[in-house]
Amino acid sequence: MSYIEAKSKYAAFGVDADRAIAALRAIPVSLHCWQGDDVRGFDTDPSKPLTGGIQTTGNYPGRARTPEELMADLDVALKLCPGMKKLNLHASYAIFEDGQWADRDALEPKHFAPWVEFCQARGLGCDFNPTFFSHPKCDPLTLSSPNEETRRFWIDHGKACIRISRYLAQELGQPCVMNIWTGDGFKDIPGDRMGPRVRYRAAIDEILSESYDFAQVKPCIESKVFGIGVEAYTAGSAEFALSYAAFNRDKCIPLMDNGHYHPTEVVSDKIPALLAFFPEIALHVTRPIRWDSDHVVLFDDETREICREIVRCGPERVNIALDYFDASINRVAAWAVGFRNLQKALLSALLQPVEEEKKLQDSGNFTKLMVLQEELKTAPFGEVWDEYCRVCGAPADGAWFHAVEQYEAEVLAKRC
Ligand code: RNT
Ligand code: ZN
Repeated sequence: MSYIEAKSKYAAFGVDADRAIAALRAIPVSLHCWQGDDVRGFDTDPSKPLTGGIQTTGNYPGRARTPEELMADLDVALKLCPGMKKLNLHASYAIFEDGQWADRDALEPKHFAPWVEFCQARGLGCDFNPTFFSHPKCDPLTLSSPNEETRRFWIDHGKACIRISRYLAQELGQPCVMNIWTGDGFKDIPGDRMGPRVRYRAAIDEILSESYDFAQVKPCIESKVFGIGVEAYTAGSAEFALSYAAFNRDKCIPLMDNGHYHPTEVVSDKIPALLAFFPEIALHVTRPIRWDSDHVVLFDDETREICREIVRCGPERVNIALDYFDASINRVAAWAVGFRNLQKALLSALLQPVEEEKKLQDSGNFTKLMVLQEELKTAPFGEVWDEYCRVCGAPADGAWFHAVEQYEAEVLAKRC
């Protein structure tokens, strides 16, 4: 079947495939640099394990070890991903020229100048994250620590990150989404649940007192139900993060990571719930298996449902980022598969007759709504996806993996 034929099949559902393609090309998705090196970054000893409630598993060969390697790998991945991309950096990916190392509380925009050049040359915007983990100053708490000196260090890190985010937004001419997540919490039943949360709240207040234009720098508060080693309690729970964002809606937005909830909760349903109150939200799209395992995003039911809600509520109100890290497979392929799957889910959502579905619901015609939704599942999506890849100048399915295999043979396999 050709795209023309597929288009007429969608037209019969009242859907304009050309419009769906054009709409998707205008939705930015942030590609996380940390899939390329198992979240290690460049500012701490790479032989030390990750700490702070997150974990990568696997030791597939070819992890990027330097900024040059990470940029080269990203370049391969970016070419395999259709659509509008932003880069998502963590503070730990600072680049220190001539051995001028700086600790996290002293990071400056200049430490990200090579990343700005990288983004400029590729027409990318850039999002940013303070790194409150895998560092000797985690005691192991950070922003919620009872230790004044620890807290001071991490508040200063957060403020430095606001300044860096300001710089990224300004240099790249696109807003910078800056996400605050800490793994602060306890392995076992706490003696005081309130103290850490009150300190966390005050610490975020201080970070956000650094000046920024909220249209340019968009701080987010990410919640999490539990983490590795902090199974009993996290300071930044869902209620904490949401309440913080709600009480500070002129300064920040809430961020939901779909790996950070109880296994039967779904973020797709939470999107319109939050957007009934917040003008904007942010998402980390990942794939939890039994826990926040951060597997590569698939073209699966919940990813598709998340994207349907993004499309129905207005993609301009949702800042979309990927957040997964699989160290057990080729990392360039992991980037490409996850990014392409999110694009597929967005495209298939854009190929829904949104107005018609609303009408059917509002008129109580749930029978026809079910029939329509089910029949759409076998509409010729693949042809529209191929056409989308073609207009984006990206390879179609079946036409990109050999490039990864070749890169692995020529470059990645030689890193050991
Ligand atoms: C951890 C959070 C957080 C991190 C990244 C690296 O559970 O999801 O967003 O994955 O900041
Ligand atoms: Zn996340």
